Amino acid sequence: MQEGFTSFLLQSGALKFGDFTLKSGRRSPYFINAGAFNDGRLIALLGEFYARTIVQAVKQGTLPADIDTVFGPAYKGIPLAVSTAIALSGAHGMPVGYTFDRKEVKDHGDGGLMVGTQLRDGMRVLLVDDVMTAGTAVRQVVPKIMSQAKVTIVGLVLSVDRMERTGQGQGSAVESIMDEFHFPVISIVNVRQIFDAAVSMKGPDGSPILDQRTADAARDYLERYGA
Ligand code: OMP
Repeated sequence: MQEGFTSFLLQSGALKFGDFTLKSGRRSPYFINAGAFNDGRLIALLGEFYARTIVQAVKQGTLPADIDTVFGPAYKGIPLAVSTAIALSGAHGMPVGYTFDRKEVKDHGDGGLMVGTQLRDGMRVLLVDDVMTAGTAVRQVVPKIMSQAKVTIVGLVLSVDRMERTGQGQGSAVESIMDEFHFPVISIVNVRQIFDAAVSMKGPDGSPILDQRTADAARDYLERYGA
């Protein structure tokens, strides 16, 4: 799965090497852009990767089988929630709803803060998101969900855990989120697995995907900021 997902990230153009300024202000030699999954084939494949990760976690007992809805934070989480719900409900025989939030408050028509399966007391909600660096996006969306109904957030599934330290401690953002919210955070792949897989991959012309300079820059970055 890790190799397959790394080549999917590379082939779709979602994983880029260069010089990127992150939301946290850190300058990173790599960036994962979920916006690159921008057609039907790519988003269906992405949903399938999420679904397989979820099914595996259910088998291992990390996630419950009776999930009511998959929640993706607006905007980038919306296609993730929808494609994951389609994959789970179809090929994987795990019927679930999908839900996402509105960024703006709507005071006409159906109103409400949520779109899709409405959140009700007692529901089991699985969060999906793209990438975690510091965990800011998740910290913002959890209170929004909990303000709607007394639901249980059963876990969070990510495409990529960047495995970065947030503050003074040595723990990663993913670890702090698990401590803070008491739900499991599962990633399809983490950044160290990406580099382990990419190092042996070759492009169509036979040249290595990852040149030495990029590999060194990634190693330095992870030494500085990695958990
Ligand atoms: P946190 O919310 O701090 O965890 O940062 C993750 C968010 O930053 C993602 O949801 C993206 O909006 C953005 N991001 C990426 O999409 N890809 C990256 O490789 C890094 C970031 C980032 O800015 O840290």
